[in-house]
Amino acid sequence: MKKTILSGSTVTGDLTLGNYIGAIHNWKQLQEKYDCLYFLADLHALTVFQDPKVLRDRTYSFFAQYLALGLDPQKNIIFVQSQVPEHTELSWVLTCLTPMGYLNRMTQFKEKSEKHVKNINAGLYTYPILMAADILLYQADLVPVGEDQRQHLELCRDIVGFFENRYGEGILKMPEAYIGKSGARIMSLQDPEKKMSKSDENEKNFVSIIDDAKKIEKKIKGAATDSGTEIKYDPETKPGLSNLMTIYSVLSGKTTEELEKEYEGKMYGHLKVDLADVVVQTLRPVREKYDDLMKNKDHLDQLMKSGSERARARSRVTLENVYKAVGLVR
Ligand code: ATP
Ligand code: LTN
Repeated sequence: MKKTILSGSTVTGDLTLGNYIGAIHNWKQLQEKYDCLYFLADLHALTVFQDPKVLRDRTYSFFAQYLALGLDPQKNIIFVQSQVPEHTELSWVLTCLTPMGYLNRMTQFKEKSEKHVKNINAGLYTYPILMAADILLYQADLVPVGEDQRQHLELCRDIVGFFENRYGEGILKMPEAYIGKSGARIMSLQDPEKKMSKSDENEKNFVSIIDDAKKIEKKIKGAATDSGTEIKYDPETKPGLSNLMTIYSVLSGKTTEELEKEYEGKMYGHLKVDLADVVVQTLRPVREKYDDLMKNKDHLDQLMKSGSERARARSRVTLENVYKAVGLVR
């Protein structure tokens, strides 16, 4: 029996090179060995205000980006969260098991409520419970998440404990975090102290998966680097340059030592020009496939529908077992 992997990404911003290198690149390798489910967390996106039209367009766009980046809708179950109502159904049962004290500790809630002072809604607060439902519905063994989501995964494990204490074992599976091999963390192009993030307001900080060649070149050439001249991988003293070298290394398959040798005696500008070319070459076929997919919304609708049907069939089993266990009449 293959182990089950589940991961999702909120439908905000545009997928970046950071998402690709840190997540989707790994997911592609996992799809061969594991039983994988990947979904677009559109319900999670609602915790901060979304323009309805933008959210709708973005859902199609994200779905197409997943496929264009090489996730196979046959090998994996790829779906949209809101098309599987079981997520919100299970979430309610789990909400009634989760002490507020546990939610009060969540750092993402604290950060987001500082950022969105005018919209500190209850969804922002219960967000991690919905995330637990996402995971537990599919009896996931492993959940690939970044560092920022670890605390939510821990809470999910606590919730399994609360459930088992009250209703017994064998109904929900205890999930574990999955840490990918490369573990590369891509930093912002202008401010290499913070991570490249798809909801960054400043476009210059990230390369989007669907940026055209001109934009990519401009952003990479304009990336902040220190005032030195030697091409050396050293995240402490040369964070900007090292970040570019990490991207270069992952996309070209060369190690950072190999890059140091190759660029001995050359200037930062040389490396930037070549890196821009590598990024453009990597993303060109992605962009072409993406444009193709976006021309046919009906086809995307069909793929979404078949993904959500497969997801529902699986999630329904868990939900029914939970409902029975807690005493709801079926
Ligand atoms: P947001 O800005 O909306 O919080 P994000 O860019 O941080 O978005 P997420 O939706 O939180 O992206 O994460 C999707 C996946 O991409 C996660 O597995 C996360 O670990 C990974 N990821 C996000 N940003 C980076 C990055 N800069 N480097 C490596 N991996 C990343
Ligand atoms: N909260 C996550 C997205 C997310 C997720 C999940 C990830 C929602 N549900 C379930 C893994 C498993 C984020 O902000 N990256």
